[in-house]
Amino acid sequence: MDKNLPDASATNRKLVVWSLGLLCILQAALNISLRLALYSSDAPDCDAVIRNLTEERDQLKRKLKTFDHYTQEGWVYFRSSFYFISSDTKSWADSRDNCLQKVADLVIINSKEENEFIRQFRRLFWIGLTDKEKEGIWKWVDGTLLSTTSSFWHRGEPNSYFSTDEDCGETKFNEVEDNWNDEKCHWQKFWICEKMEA
Ligand code: MMA
Ligand code: CA
Repeated sequence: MDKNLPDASATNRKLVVWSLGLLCILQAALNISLRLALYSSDAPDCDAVIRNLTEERDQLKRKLKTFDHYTQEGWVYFRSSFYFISSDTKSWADSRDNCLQKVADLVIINSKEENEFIRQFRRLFWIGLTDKEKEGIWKWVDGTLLSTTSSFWHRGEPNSYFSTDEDCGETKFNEVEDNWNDEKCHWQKFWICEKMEA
């Protein structure tokens, strides 16, 4: 055997030792990167997730309780509001008082969908619209001005019919989409209260 040549078994040993060393380094690198990935700041905080879900659950429970309460009392739910459809008739002011007693108010109509929802009952209802403060300036019971883009006056209305004072809004011409009329506030009519979901 040539003494100048390194023997084969010594070379193999060196190779094995180097490979094991390299494997150790790779494993350590993998370990560190996995830890970083799992516990980095943008990973979800389990406690916070549980807190949020608990809060969401409690909120839904409260909603369901409110829903059961109002529907059992005869209110109808539509798009985040409860509606009370009266079964007797009163003047506009007495109708409004009745709604206020129920911690609600006469209905405020903000969209075509809401108007259609009310029109489907095909009744003459007082709604929360009046120009009693200033003739011709129509306001909802919450003090907001009637928007020109979301009003449903019937053709020719409001007309303060033959100069009689008609300061209160009602749904009347229910065969068409534009069904509102201004009417004398003392007339006895059915009414609708609205209570927005909390
Ligand atoms: C009624 C009354 C008015 C309405 C007219 C429409 C006769 O008066 O409801 O407010 O404008 O009808 O014809
Ligand atoms: Ca009228």
